[in-house]
Amino acid sequence: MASVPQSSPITPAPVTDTEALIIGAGFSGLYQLHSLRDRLGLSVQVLEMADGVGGTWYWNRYPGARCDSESHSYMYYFSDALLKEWQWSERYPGQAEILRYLNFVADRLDLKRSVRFNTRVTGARYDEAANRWLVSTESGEQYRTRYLITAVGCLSSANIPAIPGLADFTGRWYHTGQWPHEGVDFSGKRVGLVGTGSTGIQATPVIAEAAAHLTVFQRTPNYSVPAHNAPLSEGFKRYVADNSDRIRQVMHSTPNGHPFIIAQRSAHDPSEHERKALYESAWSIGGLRFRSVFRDLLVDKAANDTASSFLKNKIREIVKDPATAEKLADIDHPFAAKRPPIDTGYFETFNRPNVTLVDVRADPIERITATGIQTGKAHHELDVIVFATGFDALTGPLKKLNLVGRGGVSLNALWEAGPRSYLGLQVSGFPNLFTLTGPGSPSVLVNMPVAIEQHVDWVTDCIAHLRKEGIARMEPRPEAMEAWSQQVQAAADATLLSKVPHSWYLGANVPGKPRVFMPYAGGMPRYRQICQEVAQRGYEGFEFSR
Ligand code: N01
Repeated sequence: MASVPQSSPITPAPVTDTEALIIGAGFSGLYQLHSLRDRLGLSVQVLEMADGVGGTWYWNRYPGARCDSESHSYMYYFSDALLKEWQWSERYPGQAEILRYLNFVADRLDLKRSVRFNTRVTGARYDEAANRWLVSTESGEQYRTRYLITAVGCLSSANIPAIPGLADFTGRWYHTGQWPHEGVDFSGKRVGLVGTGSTGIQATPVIAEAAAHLTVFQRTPNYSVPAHNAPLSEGFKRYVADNSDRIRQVMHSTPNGHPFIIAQRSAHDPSEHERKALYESAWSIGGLRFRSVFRDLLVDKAANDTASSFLKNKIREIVKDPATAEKLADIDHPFAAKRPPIDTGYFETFNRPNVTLVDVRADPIERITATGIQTGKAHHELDVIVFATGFDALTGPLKKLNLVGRGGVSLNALWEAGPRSYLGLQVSGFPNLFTLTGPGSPSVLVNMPVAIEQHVDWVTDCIAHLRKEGIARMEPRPEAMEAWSQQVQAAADATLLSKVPHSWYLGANVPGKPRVFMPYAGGMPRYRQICQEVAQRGYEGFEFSR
């Protein structure tokens, strides 16, 4: 990589040239770096705004932060050597252990020397004459690259609700996705937690144990299935070590990239008695495996109703106060049509004397005051507010990069009515820009490492092809992008996922965000096949120039 002085006297800052530039050093950025640098031999620079690797798992250090994918599936499978050298300790990996794992990989593959930390990208502009991307950072550095790869994650742009009065609050407030490294001491504190998605459901039991009092502000009630997290037995660790090929094969064959097969039976097949027994058995196994008990839970509302009613009854059985149980079980969407959380003692936590549930749909939050949260009917005195209010998912992290493509067109303007991409990988007008796990790809609907490895492998093979064929630039044809956007919508419409109006898959959690179903819901095997066929047909749908 050469650092050359730029000739213009107006912009004297030196520009660093690199063949590929990757934004982000999480799961996807690290593997993309390894693939381009160590397999293809390119000069590669990674820019990362944190002071360490890890992406999501660097930032999300909130109490109870743990992955919902089972640990033996939440890791890279591209290297047998890495697989052999790492053992997880629990059924679901906690945040600290995942961060240790990603540091282990980064050290083992000597990746950190190619990462510039504490470096936030503030803009990237395509220079058509030079066929290069000019990338600028907050501290005024400039990079020039042929291939620009965003590895910024799907859930990395915190959604802090614009509730009036936040600036007046005299206590401390936090968003779970920007948690202080030193942790938060809740002892003796009255804590308010806003949000009951996967994060709020994970954090609630842990905060309740530590705080003097916890008030949970619930807007949309949510299903949750027990995780049944536990230390892994030596036998299971041996099974994983001896069966990595088989586990990989299963993950690659299932729509969500998880290491379990979805049953072929319909929820309508068994008698009511048998169905209940099957649900009880799935509940006792727990976690995301619960969904795999019937094949049609996500496509047939009547089938889904059987799961929904089983899970609502579980809430009523667990929560002792009937009024609280009713507020928690008053769920208006089909099970798993919003991202289904899994938990460790979430509903049980509402039996604690120091926990209160506030239904902010019935009694909306009006404002934040100096000393708490004012709803229509009451003032809740608080020392700490925790916003578990999610993310500006998928498009948020990309929009923050201020990408400007051919003809000075900005991605943010192009996506004003919602994201459009070809395969979630590229956008017309943005040559040689690759968006790992971007909108229009399976991304958040899939066990992320599986989605990431497929994307990185595809991008790596694609760049190898461009170099071999002497192709200078590549971008999708507008009509291919349009056709793919329609396929993304059609795939969502074939499921119950697009029928939930208040889902972040649709952008509904961020005021003003266009309602477009963002991830590809057609399943990972189908998507993998489409991407393979596109490549085999000479990268059909893309246009090249030399
Ligand atoms: O965010 P969410 P999350 N007033 O958007 C509520 C992944 N994840 O951080 O549903 C009051 O799901 C909002 O209410 P509503 C996983 O993919 C993975 O929990 O919009 N409430 C909702 O209850 C997950 O899906 C793991 O009506 C407000 C909550 O805040 C994704 O991250 C662990 C509000 C936000 O829920 C996001 O989950 C954790 C307001 N103004 C997360 N604004 C793993 O294990 C929002 N809410 C891998």
